[in-house]
Amino acid sequence: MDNQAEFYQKLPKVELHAHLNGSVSSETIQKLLSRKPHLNIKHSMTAIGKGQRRTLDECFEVFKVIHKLVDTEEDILMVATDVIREFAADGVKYLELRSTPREEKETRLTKANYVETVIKAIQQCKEEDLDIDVRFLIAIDRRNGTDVAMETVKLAEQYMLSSEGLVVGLDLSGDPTVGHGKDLLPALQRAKNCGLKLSLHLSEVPSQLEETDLLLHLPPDRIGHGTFLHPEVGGSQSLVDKVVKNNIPLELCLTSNVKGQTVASYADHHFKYWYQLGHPTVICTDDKGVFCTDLSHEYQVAASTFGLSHEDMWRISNQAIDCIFATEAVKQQLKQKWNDLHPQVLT
Ligand code: 6MZ
Repeated sequence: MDNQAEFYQKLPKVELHAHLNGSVSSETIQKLLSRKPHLNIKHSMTAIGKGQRRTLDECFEVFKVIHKLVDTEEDILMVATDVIREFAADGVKYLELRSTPREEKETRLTKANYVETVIKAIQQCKEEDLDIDVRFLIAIDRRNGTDVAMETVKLAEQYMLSSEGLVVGLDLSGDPTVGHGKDLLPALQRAKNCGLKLSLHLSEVPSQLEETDLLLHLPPDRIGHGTFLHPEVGGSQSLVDKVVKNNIPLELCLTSNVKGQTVASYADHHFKYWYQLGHPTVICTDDKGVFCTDLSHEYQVAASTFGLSHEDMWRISNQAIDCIFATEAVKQQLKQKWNDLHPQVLT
Protein backbone atom coordinates (compact mmCIF):
# COMPACT_ATOMS: atom_id res chain seq x y z
CA MET A 1 0.00 0.00 0.00
CA ASP A 2 1.42 3.43 -0.87
CA ASN A 3 1.52 6.29 1.65
CA GLN A 4 -1.63 7.96 0.41
CA ALA A 5 -3.64 4.74 0.44
CA GLU A 6 -2.35 4.04 3.94
CA PHE A 7 -3.39 7.48 5.18
CA TYR A 8 -6.93 7.12 3.85
CA GLN A 9 -7.25 3.64 5.26
CA LYS A 10 -6.16 4.85 8.71
CA LEU A 11 -8.36 7.94 8.57
CA PRO A 12 -11.43 7.19 10.74
CA LYS A 13 -14.48 7.36 8.49
CA VAL A 14 -18.26 7.40 8.56
CA GLU A 15 -20.21 5.52 5.86
CA LEU A 16 -23.82 6.61 5.48
CA HIS A 17 -24.81 5.37 2.04
CA ALA A 18 -24.15 1.66 1.54
CA HIS A 19 -26.71 -0.70 -0.03
CA LEU A 20 -26.16 -4.14 1.46
CA ASN A 21 -26.48 -6.21 -1.72
CA GLY A 22 -24.44 -3.71 -3.72
CA SER A 23 -21.65 -3.91 -1.15
CA VAL A 24 -20.88 -7.63 -1.49
CA SER A 25 -17.17 -8.11 -2.13
CA SER A 26 -15.67 -10.32 -4.80
CA GLU A 27 -14.60 -12.83 -2.10
CA THR A 28 -18.14 -13.14 -0.77
CA ILE A 29 -19.56 -13.41 -4.30
CA GLN A 30 -17.19 -16.33 -4.83
CA LYS A 31 -18.59 -18.08 -1.75
CA LEU A 32 -22.15 -17.50 -2.99
CA LEU A 33 -21.29 -18.80 -6.47
CA SER A 34 -19.94 -22.00 -5.02
CA ARG A 35 -23.10 -22.41 -2.92
CA LYS A 36 -25.23 -22.07 -6.08
CA PRO A 37 -23.42 -23.48 -9.13
CA HIS A 38 -26.76 -24.45 -10.70
CA LEU A 39 -27.58 -20.77 -11.28
CA ASN A 40 -24.77 -20.57 -13.83
CA ILE A 41 -23.94 -17.01 -12.86
CA LYS A 42 -20.53 -15.73 -13.92
CA HIS A 43 -18.48 -13.65 -11.52
CA SER A 44 -18.21 -10.90 -14.15
CA MET A 45 -21.99 -10.41 -14.03
CA THR A 46 -21.85 -9.12 -10.45
CA ALA A 47 -19.47 -6.16 -10.66
CA ILE A 48 -18.25 -3.30 -12.84
CA GLY A 49 -14.47 -3.37 -12.93
CA LYS A 50 -11.81 -0.70 -13.12
CA GLY A 51 -12.20 1.57 -16.14
CA GLN A 52 -15.54 -0.01 -17.07
CA ARG A 53 -18.79 1.90 -17.26
CA ARG A 54 -22.41 0.92 -17.57
CA THR A 55 -25.67 2.73 -18.03
CA LEU A 56 -27.67 3.10 -14.84
CA ASP A 57 -30.12 0.57 -16.32
CA GLU A 58 -27.34 -1.98 -16.63
CA CYS A 59 -26.36 -1.33 -13.01
CA PHE A 60 -29.86 -2.28 -11.96
CA GLU A 61 -29.53 -5.53 -13.90
CA VAL A 62 -26.46 -6.33 -11.79
CA PHE A 63 -28.52 -6.01 -8.58
CA LYS A 64 -31.00 -8.52 -9.96
CA VAL A 65 -28.20 -11.03 -10.46
CA ILE A 66 -26.92 -10.51 -6.92
CA HIS A 67 -30.44 -10.90 -5.54
CA LYS A 68 -30.59 -14.36 -7.14
CA LEU A 69 -27.42 -15.27 -5.29
CA VAL A 70 -28.64 -13.91 -1.95
CA ASP A 71 -31.99 -15.52 -1.30
CA THR A 72 -31.82 -17.36 2.01
CA GLU A 73 -31.38 -16.30 5.63
CA GLU A 74 -28.01 -18.01 5.60
CA ASP A 75 -26.87 -15.97 2.59
CA ILE A 76 -28.05 -12.69 4.10
CA LEU A 77 -26.28 -13.45 7.37
CA MET A 78 -23.01 -14.23 5.57
CA VAL A 79 -23.25 -11.24 3.25
CA ALA A 80 -24.07 -8.80 6.04
CA THR A 81 -21.35 -10.02 8.42
CA ASP A 82 -18.75 -10.01 5.62
CA VAL A 83 -19.73 -6.50 4.52
CA ILE A 84 -19.54 -5.17 8.11
CA ARG A 85 -16.12 -6.76 8.67
CA GLU A 86 -14.84 -5.29 5.40
CA PHE A 87 -16.00 -1.78 6.28
CA ALA A 88 -14.36 -2.15 9.70
CA ALA A 89 -11.09 -3.26 8.08
CA ASP A 90 -11.25 -0.18 5.85
CA GLY A 91 -11.26 2.16 8.88
CA VAL A 92 -15.00 2.84 8.96
CA LYS A 93 -15.98 3.51 12.59
CA TYR A 94 -19.67 4.14 12.04
CA LEU A 95 -21.76 2.51 9.30
CA GLU A 96 -25.37 2.87 8.28
CA LEU A 97 -26.26 -0.10 6.11
CA ARG A 98 -29.41 0.06 4.05
CA SER A 99 -31.29 -2.82 2.50
CA THR A 100 -34.65 -3.61 0.91
CA PRO A 101 -36.55 -6.37 2.77
CA ARG A 102 -37.27 -9.11 0.24
CA GLU A 103 -39.63 -12.02 0.27
CA GLU A 104 -38.48 -15.19 -1.56
CA LYS A 105 -41.24 -17.75 -1.90
CA GLU A 106 -38.93 -20.58 -2.94
CA THR A 107 -36.75 -20.38 0.13
CA ARG A 108 -39.63 -19.28 2.39
CA LEU A 109 -37.84 -16.09 3.23
CA THR A 110 -40.20 -13.42 4.57
CA LYS A 111 -39.56 -9.69 4.82
CA ALA A 112 -39.59 -9.93 8.61
CA ASN A 113 -36.99 -12.77 8.47
CA TYR A 114 -34.92 -10.60 6.16
CA VAL A 115 -34.88 -7.66 8.56
CA GLU A 116 -34.24 -9.89 11.57
CA THR A 117 -31.31 -11.54 9.82
CA VAL A 118 -29.61 -8.23 9.08
CA ILE A 119 -30.14 -7.24 12.72
CA LYS A 120 -28.68 -10.59 13.81
CA ALA A 121 -25.59 -9.96 11.64
CA ILE A 122 -25.09 -6.56 13.26
CA GLN A 123 -25.40 -8.12 16.73
CA GLN A 124 -22.98 -10.95 15.87
CA CYS A 125 -20.42 -8.42 14.66
CA LYS A 126 -20.80 -6.51 17.93
CA GLU A 127 -19.71 -9.64 19.76
CA GLU A 128 -16.60 -9.88 17.59
CA ASP A 129 -15.34 -6.64 19.09
CA LEU A 130 -14.88 -4.95 15.75
CA ASP A 131 -14.21 -1.23 16.08
CA ILE A 132 -17.37 -0.20 14.21
CA ASP A 133 -20.85 0.94 15.23
CA VAL A 134 -23.45 -0.32 12.75
CA ARG A 135 -27.03 0.85 12.23
CA PHE A 136 -29.70 -0.19 9.76
CA LEU A 137 -31.90 1.79 7.37
CA ILE A 138 -34.79 -0.13 5.88
CA ALA A 139 -35.18 0.58 2.19
CA ILE A 140 -38.19 1.16 -0.03
CA ASP A 141 -37.63 0.16 -3.65
CA ARG A 142 -39.56 2.81 -5.54
CA ARG A 143 -40.53 0.38 -8.29
CA ASN A 144 -42.87 -1.47 -5.91
CA GLY A 145 -45.38 1.35 -5.47
CA THR A 146 -47.65 2.73 -2.77
CA ASP A 147 -48.81 -0.36 -0.89
CA VAL A 148 -45.41 -2.00 -0.56
CA ALA A 149 -43.95 1.34 0.55
CA MET A 150 -46.53 1.58 3.33
CA GLU A 151 -45.95 -2.03 4.34
CA THR A 152 -42.20 -1.35 4.49
CA VAL A 153 -42.72 1.69 6.70
CA LYS A 154 -44.79 -0.39 9.12
CA LEU A 155 -42.03 -2.99 9.24
CA ALA A 156 -39.43 -0.29 9.84
CA GLU A 157 -41.57 1.24 12.58
CA GLN A 158 -41.91 -2.12 14.29
CA TYR A 159 -38.16 -2.80 14.24
CA MET A 160 -37.25 0.75 15.18
CA LEU A 161 -39.11 0.06 18.43
CA SER A 162 -37.76 -3.44 19.04
CA SER A 163 -34.14 -3.40 17.81
CA GLU A 164 -32.60 -1.36 20.64
CA GLY A 165 -31.68 1.53 18.42
CA LEU A 166 -30.25 -0.48 15.51
CA VAL A 167 -33.00 0.43 13.03
CA VAL A 168 -32.79 4.21 12.79
CA GLY A 169 -34.38 5.17 9.53
CA LEU A 170 -35.77 4.63 6.10
CA ASP A 171 -34.19 4.86 2.67
CA LEU A 172 -35.96 5.51 -0.63
CA SER A 173 -34.00 4.01 -3.50
CA GLY A 174 -34.34 1.84 -6.58
CA ASP A 175 -34.27 2.63 -10.28
CA PRO A 176 -34.90 6.39 -10.41
CA THR A 177 -36.54 6.14 -13.82
CA VAL A 178 -39.34 3.95 -12.47
CA GLY A 179 -42.32 5.19 -10.45
CA HIS A 180 -43.06 8.61 -9.00
CA GLY A 181 -42.42 10.01 -5.54
CA LYS A 182 -45.95 11.36 -5.22
CA ASP A 183 -47.23 7.80 -4.84
CA LEU A 184 -44.85 7.24 -1.95
CA LEU A 185 -45.51 10.47 -0.11
CA PRO A 186 -48.08 9.10 2.39
CA ALA A 187 -45.70 6.31 3.40
CA LEU A 188 -42.76 8.70 3.77
CA GLN A 189 -44.88 11.12 5.76
CA ARG A 190 -45.93 8.34 8.11
CA ALA A 191 -42.32 7.25 8.55
CA LYS A 192 -41.32 10.76 9.47
CA ASN A 193 -44.20 11.16 11.91
CA CYS A 194 -43.27 8.00 13.77
CA GLY A 195 -39.67 9.09 14.26
CA LEU A 196 -37.85 7.25 11.50
CA LYS A 197 -35.11 9.35 9.91
CA LEU A 198 -35.41 9.72 6.14
CA SER A 199 -32.68 9.41 3.56
CA LEU A 200 -34.10 9.84 0.07
CA HIS A 201 -32.44 9.34 -3.30
CA LEU A 202 -33.30 12.60 -5.03
CA SER A 203 -32.44 13.86 -8.52
CA GLU A 204 -30.10 10.97 -9.26
CA VAL A 205 -31.10 11.41 -12.90
CA PRO A 206 -32.22 14.56 -14.78
CA SER A 207 -35.88 15.50 -15.16
CA GLN A 208 -36.99 14.65 -11.63
CA LEU A 209 -37.40 18.31 -10.68
CA GLU A 210 -41.06 18.08 -9.84
CA GLU A 211 -40.62 14.95 -7.73
CA THR A 212 -37.63 16.43 -5.93
CA ASP A 213 -39.51 19.61 -5.14
CA LEU A 214 -42.39 17.59 -3.74
CA LEU A 215 -40.23 15.35 -1.56
CA LEU A 216 -38.12 18.24 -0.30
CA HIS A 217 -41.22 19.52 1.45
CA LEU A 218 -41.12 16.62 3.91
CA PRO A 219 -38.18 17.54 4.36
CA PRO A 220 -35.86 14.50 4.31
CA ASP A 221 -33.04 14.26 6.85
CA ARG A 222 -30.45 13.44 4.18
CA ILE A 223 -30.32 13.27 0.39
CA GLY A 224 -28.73 10.46 -1.62
CA HIS A 225 -26.82 11.70 -4.69
CA GLY A 226 -28.73 14.90 -5.58
CA THR A 227 -26.75 14.86 -8.81
CA PHE A 228 -29.10 17.07 -10.80
CA LEU A 229 -30.25 19.52 -8.12
CA HIS A 230 -28.20 22.56 -9.01
CA PRO A 231 -28.91 24.91 -11.95
CA GLU A 232 -25.63 24.19 -13.79
CA VAL A 233 -26.89 20.67 -14.59
CA GLY A 234 -30.53 21.44 -15.26
CA GLY A 235 -31.76 21.65 -11.66
CA SER A 236 -32.81 24.96 -10.16
CA GLN A 237 -31.75 27.62 -7.70
CA SER A 238 -35.00 27.15 -5.82
CA LEU A 239 -34.18 23.46 -5.18
CA VAL A 240 -30.70 24.39 -4.01
CA ASP A 241 -32.17 27.07 -1.74
CA LYS A 242 -34.51 24.53 -0.13
CA VAL A 243 -31.68 22.09 0.52
CA VAL A 244 -29.51 24.84 1.96
CA LYS A 245 -32.29 26.41 4.05
CA ASN A 246 -33.11 23.07 5.67
CA ASN A 247 -29.43 22.21 5.94
CA ILE A 248 -29.99 18.74 4.47
CA PRO A 249 -26.70 16.83 4.09
CA LEU A 250 -25.90 15.17 0.78
CA GLU A 251 -24.51 11.64 0.52
CA LEU A 252 -22.10 11.71 -2.43
CA CYS A 253 -20.80 8.61 -4.19
CA LEU A 254 -18.17 9.57 -6.76
CA THR A 255 -17.20 6.26 -8.35
CA SER A 256 -20.78 5.05 -8.46
CA ASN A 257 -21.88 8.14 -10.39
CA VAL A 258 -18.94 7.99 -12.80
CA LYS A 259 -19.34 4.25 -13.46
CA GLY A 260 -23.12 4.59 -13.76
CA GLN A 261 -22.53 7.48 -16.17
CA THR A 262 -24.74 10.06 -14.51
CA VAL A 263 -21.57 12.14 -14.07
CA ALA A 264 -19.08 12.49 -16.96
CA SER A 265 -15.86 12.34 -14.92
CA TYR A 266 -14.58 12.68 -11.36
CA ALA A 267 -13.70 16.33 -12.05
CA ASP A 268 -17.32 16.98 -13.10
CA HIS A 269 -18.74 15.53 -9.91
CA HIS A 270 -21.18 17.75 -8.01
CA PHE A 271 -19.07 17.27 -4.87
CA LYS A 272 -17.27 20.40 -6.04
CA TYR A 273 -20.42 22.54 -6.22
CA TRP A 274 -21.65 21.62 -2.74
CA TYR A 275 -18.23 21.63 -1.10
CA GLN A 276 -17.59 25.13 -2.40
CA LEU A 277 -20.95 26.23 -1.00
CA GLY A 278 -19.81 24.97 2.40
CA HIS A 279 -22.85 22.68 2.52
CA PRO A 280 -22.60 19.42 4.53
CA THR A 281 -21.57 16.59 2.21
CA VAL A 282 -20.66 13.05 3.19
CA ILE A 283 -18.45 10.91 0.94
CA CYS A 284 -19.89 7.41 0.59
CA THR A 285 -19.49 4.25 -1.49
CA ASP A 286 -23.09 3.42 -2.56
CA ASP A 287 -22.26 -0.12 -3.72
CA LYS A 288 -18.65 -0.95 -2.96
CA GLY A 289 -18.95 -4.47 -4.41
CA VAL A 290 -20.68 -3.60 -7.66
CA PHE A 291 -18.47 -0.56 -8.31
CA CYS A 292 -15.26 -2.23 -7.02
CA THR A 293 -14.30 0.46 -4.55
CA ASP A 294 -14.03 1.13 -0.82
CA LEU A 295 -14.49 4.23 1.30
CA SER A 296 -10.74 4.92 1.64
CA HIS A 297 -10.47 4.95 -2.13
CA GLU A 298 -13.42 7.33 -2.45
CA TYR A 299 -11.75 9.74 -0.01
CA GLN A 300 -8.48 9.48 -1.88
CA VAL A 301 -10.15 10.13 -5.25
CA ALA A 302 -12.03 13.18 -3.88
CA ALA A 303 -8.79 14.58 -2.43
CA SER A 304 -6.72 14.08 -5.57
CA THR A 305 -9.46 15.29 -7.95
CA PHE A 306 -10.27 18.47 -6.03
CA GLY A 307 -6.84 19.23 -4.57
CA LEU A 308 -7.78 18.70 -0.92
CA SER A 309 -5.24 18.20 1.86
CA HIS A 310 -5.13 15.54 4.56
CA GLU A 311 -6.47 18.17 6.99
CA ASP A 312 -9.38 18.95 4.64
CA MET A 313 -10.21 15.25 4.40
CA TRP A 314 -9.99 14.89 8.19
CA ARG A 315 -12.54 17.73 8.50
CA ILE A 316 -14.82 16.06 5.96
CA SER A 317 -14.78 12.78 7.84
CA ASN A 318 -15.21 14.54 11.19
CA GLN A 319 -18.17 16.60 9.96
CA ALA A 320 -19.87 13.46 8.65
CA ILE A 321 -20.47 12.55 12.31
CA ASP A 322 -22.96 15.43 12.52
CA CYS A 323 -25.02 13.78 9.78
CA ILE A 324 -25.56 10.33 11.33
CA PHE A 325 -29.02 9.12 12.30
CA ALA A 326 -28.06 7.62 15.66
CA THR A 327 -28.45 9.58 18.91
CA GLU A 328 -26.54 12.61 20.19
CA ALA A 329 -24.76 10.31 22.65
CA VAL A 330 -23.40 8.22 19.77
CA LYS A 331 -22.24 11.39 18.02
CA GLN A 332 -20.37 12.44 21.14
CA GLN A 333 -18.68 9.03 21.41
CA LEU A 334 -17.57 9.26 17.79
CA LYS A 335 -16.28 12.83 18.22
CA GLN A 336 -14.25 11.56 21.16
CA LYS A 337 -12.88 8.68 19.08
CA TRP A 338 -11.81 11.09 16.32
CA ASN A 339 -10.08 13.30 18.92
CA ASP A 340 -8.24 10.33 20.35
CA LEU A 341 -7.09 9.17 16.90
CA HIS A 342 -6.08 12.61 15.66
CA PRO A 343 -2.43 12.57 16.83
CA GLN A 344 -1.67 9.17 15.32
CA VAL A 345 -3.41 9.78 11.97
CA LEU A 346 -2.45 13.40 11.25
CA THR A 347 1.19 13.34 12.27
C1 6MZ B 1 -30.78 3.80 -6.56
C2 6MZ B 1 -29.81 1.89 -5.70
C3 6MZ B 1 -28.55 2.26 -6.24
O1 6MZ B 1 -31.43 -3.14 -0.98
O2 6MZ B 1 -30.97 -5.34 -2.01
N1 6MZ B 1 -29.65 0.71 -5.10
N2 6MZ B 1 -30.90 2.66 -5.87
N3 6MZ B 1 -29.62 4.21 -7.10
C4 6MZ B 1 -28.48 3.48 -6.98
N4 6MZ B 1 -27.36 3.92 -7.62
C5 6MZ B 1 -26.44 3.09 -8.29
N5 6MZ B 1 -27.66 1.32 -5.88
C6 6MZ B 1 -28.35 0.37 -5.17
O3 6MZ B 1 -29.33 -3.47 -2.29
C7 6MZ B 1 -29.51 -3.33 -3.68
C8 6MZ B 1 -30.61 -2.33 -3.98
O4 6MZ B 1 -30.20 -1.01 -3.58
C9 6MZ B 1 -30.75 -0.03 -4.45
C10 6MZ B 1 -31.58 -0.79 -5.49
O5 6MZ B 1 -32.93 -0.83 -5.07
C11 6MZ B 1 -30.95 -2.17 -5.46
O6 6MZ B 1 -31.82 -3.19 -5.90
P1 6MZ B 1 -30.39 -4.16 -1.31
O7 6MZ B 1 -29.55 -4.56 -0.13
